[in-house]
Amino acid sequence: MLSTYPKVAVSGSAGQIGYALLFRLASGQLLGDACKVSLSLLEIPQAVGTLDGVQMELQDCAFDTLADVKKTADAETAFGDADFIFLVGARPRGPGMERKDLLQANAAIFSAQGKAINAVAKRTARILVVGNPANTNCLIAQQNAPDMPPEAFSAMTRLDHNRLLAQLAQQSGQAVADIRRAIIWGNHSATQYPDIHHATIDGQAALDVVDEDWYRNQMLAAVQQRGAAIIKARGASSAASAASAAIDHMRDWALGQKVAEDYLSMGLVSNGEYGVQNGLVYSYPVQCAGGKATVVEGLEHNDFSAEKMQTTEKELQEERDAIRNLLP
Ligand code: NAX
Repeated sequence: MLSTYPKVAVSGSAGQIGYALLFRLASGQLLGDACKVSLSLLEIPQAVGTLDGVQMELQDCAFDTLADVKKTADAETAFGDADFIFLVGARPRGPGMERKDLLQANAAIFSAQGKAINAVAKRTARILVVGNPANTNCLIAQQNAPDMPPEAFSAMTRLDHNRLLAQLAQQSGQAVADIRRAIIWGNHSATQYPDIHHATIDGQAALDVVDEDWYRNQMLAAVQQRGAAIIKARGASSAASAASAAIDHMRDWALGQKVAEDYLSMGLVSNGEYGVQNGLVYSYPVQCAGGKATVVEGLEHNDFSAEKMQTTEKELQEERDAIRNLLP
């Protein structure tokens, strides 16, 4: 029997981000208290047993927003008729593994999942790739799903965006809610470009509030390296903050952003905006309304920004070239 509730599929649901994400999805934090959701958990066969425990815990929360939970190791079963697809599961870097090997191993996963999405997902589904390297994994899934609209696919840079907001709030002593129009450009990696040239803090230009030297010489690196700092301190990579950003991303995309004039950051398939090569999955400033995410165009850049935007684009081109064999 088909579920009549929105179906939310999560790959890698026995992992640490999955564990933080599922309970928030089940408790109405994606679509609100008035909407039940049906959860579809995807894992590799060896980890499906672990999902029994996760399912029991979900049941034991007695959420009135949770319609049902299904577990599977089959991507088509997981994604069939899904409205929201969170692609979190990915291969972590193993001992002695080069970056290129990691790209290849993940490209194999995401090309298979792209094909499964193409075969069975609703054409209106929204897909968010979290598993790293997120932008290039998204590119490969999207290219393997030619019957899906390219704008159905996105890669997560919302965590980087939220990290940027947190840094600015801390430095300026203002509330996160008073900061607007911060932007992450490019790749979810250390080459990403956190840009505050268009941002405001409590209505004032951000660069009139915080020191430009601090921004260029400390804050940029702090945001770019935040994931590594968390691994060093916690002994494990960001999980709860990543799950929180994933919910922010999907909720704003589906239901619209909270503040109409703000910018959010999303990795989207480039249509050449800002001179970025067509087809790359590049993080842009976006505005979400009416169920759509639209790239904000027409922003002017100084030489500092232009150079950083090109550096991160170049890395994305290199990643794409390393997995070209898996592009159709
Ligand atoms: P974990 O290793 O805890 O969990 C990953 C899970 O994915 C495992 O349970 C594994 O069995 C499963 N998996 C692997 N291959 C799969 C496949 N083919 N189908 C279904 N499931 C599969 O990692 P976790 O900490 O949860 O992180 C998941 C991914 O998110 C990693 O690639 C990580 O690098 C990435 N991140 C991305 C972020 C972003 O902002 N885009 C930030 C956080 C995080 O680093």
